[in-house]
Amino acid sequence: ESKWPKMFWVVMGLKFYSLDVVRDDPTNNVPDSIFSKLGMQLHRRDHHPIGILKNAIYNYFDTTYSGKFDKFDNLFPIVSVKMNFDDVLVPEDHVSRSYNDTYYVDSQTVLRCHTSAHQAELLRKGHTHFLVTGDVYRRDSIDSTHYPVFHQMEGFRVFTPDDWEPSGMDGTSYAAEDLKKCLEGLARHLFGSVEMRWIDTYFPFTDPSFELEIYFQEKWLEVLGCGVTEQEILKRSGKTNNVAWAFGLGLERLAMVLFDIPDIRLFWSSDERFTSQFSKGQLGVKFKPFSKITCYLVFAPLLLSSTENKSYCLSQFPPCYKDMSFWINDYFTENNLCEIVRGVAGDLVEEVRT
Ligand code: FA5
Ligand code: MG
Repeated sequence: ESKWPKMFWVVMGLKFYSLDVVRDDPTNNVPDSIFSKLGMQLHRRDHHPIGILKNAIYNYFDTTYSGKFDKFDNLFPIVSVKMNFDDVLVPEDHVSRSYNDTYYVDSQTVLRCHTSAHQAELLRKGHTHFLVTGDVYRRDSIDSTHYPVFHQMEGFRVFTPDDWEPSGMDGTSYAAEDLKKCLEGLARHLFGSVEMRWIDTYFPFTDPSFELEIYFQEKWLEVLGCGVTEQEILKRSGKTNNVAWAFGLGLERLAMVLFDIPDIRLFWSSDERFTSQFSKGQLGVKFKPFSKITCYLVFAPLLLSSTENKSYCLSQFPPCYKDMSFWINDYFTENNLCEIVRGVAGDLVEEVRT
């Protein structure tokens, strides 16, 4: 189910010709700017910050757990509503299921909004220790730490009574403690010392649930969600006497801290001044902002026509205020506005505030 169908690559080659047919479905809310990101797979590029980070996390798991974690980084990002939501117990009326929050290809198919979409399937196949890395898609607000396409790494570990019984703890407390130790160890492996804190939170698929925040650019930045897996998920895959933990890392967020990258849009840049700063296996480098182009607003249309200049130019212009009025109806949502703005102006948009 999760393999990249051969047909998909043909479709990619035909510049989404066939997908355009799919997109005539009235339930499809995926704009071109998002479709064009499918298959980019930044996480599989060894010289890209996201790929370098993925490999560093692999190293941590390989050495800490002597290669016990199975790794997947090429599972197909278009998944069923069942995989994305039902299999991880997301309630029928949860906001994340709405057309406002998730990209639907048709009424039963979505661009996965998290790598948790693959948990149940891999459990059913018998995996008990695994990592899933992939691109995920969300209709979300826009700012320097939010982008509608980003990358996550899912981690999942199943315990048996032999694991927790000797400790004298119950399975859930044992798993929660092990989970925090594992992720704190990962943070030390990646960052050395860094200021971090745990926050209690809620996910439909874990209980208890936590988020880890790291202090970055004078703010607390949420870098991951995690918790002890709901028994129902294990039960459905035939595991009745087990306990498990799971986490979902935001790879861009971690890479921003690791490489000092100030804006999430930079990850999509093909500007050599960005790409040449990173190389395979190099964790220690800090991103050096490149010289900024200054020019008068009157030249902007020329610059805009060159994709190279697109991302870096306009933000350097002196502020220039323009008012625009919209008539809105009951269907208005902030995400719809963000998408219109993103569709027209692409990565030039730094932030949309309402
Ligand atoms: C989830 O997606 C859960 N599936 C994570 C999880 C897995 C919890 C397993 C428990 C067990 P959340 O929506 O909080 O959770 O996203 C996880 C991380 O992705 C966030 O902490 C953040 O680092 C990152 N993230 C979320 N939205 C964006 C975005 N728009 N742009 C960039 N990164 C994002
Ligand atoms: Mg969150």
